[in-house]
Amino acid sequence: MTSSSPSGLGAEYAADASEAYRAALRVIESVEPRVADATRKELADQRDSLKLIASENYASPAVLLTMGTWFSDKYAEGTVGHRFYAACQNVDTVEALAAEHARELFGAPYAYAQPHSGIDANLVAYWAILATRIEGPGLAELGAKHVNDLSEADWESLRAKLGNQRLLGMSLDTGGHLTHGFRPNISGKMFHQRQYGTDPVTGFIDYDVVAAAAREFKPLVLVAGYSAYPRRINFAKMREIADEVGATLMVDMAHFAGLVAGKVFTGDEDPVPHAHITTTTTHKSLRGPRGGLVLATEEYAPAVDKGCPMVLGGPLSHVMAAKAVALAEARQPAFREYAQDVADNAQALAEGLLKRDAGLVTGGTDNHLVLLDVTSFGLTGRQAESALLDAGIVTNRNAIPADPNGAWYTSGIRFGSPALTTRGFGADDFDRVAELVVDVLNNTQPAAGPNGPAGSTSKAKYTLADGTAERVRAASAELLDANPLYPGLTL
Ligand code: DSN
Repeated sequence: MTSSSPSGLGAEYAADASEAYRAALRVIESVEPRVADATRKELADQRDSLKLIASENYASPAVLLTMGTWFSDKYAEGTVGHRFYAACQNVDTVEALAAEHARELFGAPYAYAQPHSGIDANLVAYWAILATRIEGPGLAELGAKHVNDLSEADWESLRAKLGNQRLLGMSLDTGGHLTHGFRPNISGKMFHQRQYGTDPVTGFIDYDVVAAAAREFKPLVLVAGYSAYPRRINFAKMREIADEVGATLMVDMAHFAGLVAGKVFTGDEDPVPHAHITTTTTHKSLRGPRGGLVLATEEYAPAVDKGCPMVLGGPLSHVMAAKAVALAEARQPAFREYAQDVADNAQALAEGLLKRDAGLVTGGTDNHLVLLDVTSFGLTGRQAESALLDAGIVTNRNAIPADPNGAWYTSGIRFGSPALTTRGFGADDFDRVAELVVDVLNNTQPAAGPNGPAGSTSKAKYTLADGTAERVRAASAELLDANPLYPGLTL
């Protein structure tokens, strides 16, 4: 167990947290007992499973308790000291604290703590870039019709009115996020979009290819960042590319913000000094409450500051308060240890899978996530995800580059180390996790499809050999018991 994990899970104040939760659950039970039951069961389920979803973590009881207060009852549209509602003095305090901690932690000139999620943070960033860079945009045009009624021709005409803006982002199948210009997302509607991928042989980003695409396409916005790319990005190179073509560099660090905060990613790998705007969620590797954050240079700050009411509803003051607590935690020295452990543990997981002959996209990892190509086991991502879940291993299926099974069934399983590292898992434990994953997948067979031709197999159905789930669950229980979730917390 690392020295950082106990403080991450609040073991030092577990008695007080237990008292608080026991009382809270009694109160909830008196109104709707089924919610109290589900809340207790959720903790039990999280305690009893190997959580390997790369975008999840366990926030400290201090962060969780901060969300359950009367700040939830307050409207506070506007910004600190400039609200459209009266009596926001205490919201001002917590929002200012969250922003101050974020500026200090990331070395950013400006921080905006209001986005409710990562998608909201990206929307704020896009509108801020448009507002800053485009003259006379006539954004009121959007109010003329409901957006769901806009035809492709309407979008085309709207984009032309707004300045024919273009966005270049990483494609979904190579690890980008749907808000980086994916067609079915608003980012792929409001912008003319083009996507860059990864090298078909190595799986790595080829900066020369990105630069060539940028020279040809001349984007207004170059987006860097990912949800499923298991490697680091050189943001200095991305900024050079953006500068050469006059683009704004927007980095979405939602997945790896904890590695930036914990100084695992420094220099060219730290996006904040290189990007004009950096967005993130606060609940992934950063280990805070579910929410978003935008960091910006002085140039973009005034437009970002208008995120509400431009694209956001009233800020979630209780969550902003929890962001302040989580960011204060991330400024502690123990968080740097945690972040390094996250990277080391992902490495141990990748090595454990590779030595058991599993195929990994890019051949490994140097961040917090690992992308397993399950075609090496003759499975789809959907089959692998379900079989692993049967054995108590929680992952998510994910597309791999040029995925033959598409975005629904997929051919990949994405693993992440942040959550189990918070529990205290070390490199040996992650090697054991790799062994258990391979045990499950080696014992999973695709099942015959119900309606397909004779001999064909379903992309969803599978059979797991008898005894596998029980064997793996028993082995997992040893790891989980040795690294308890919220040690000392009793309900
Ligand atoms: N849903 C997040 C993830 O799992 O990566 C991204 O939005």
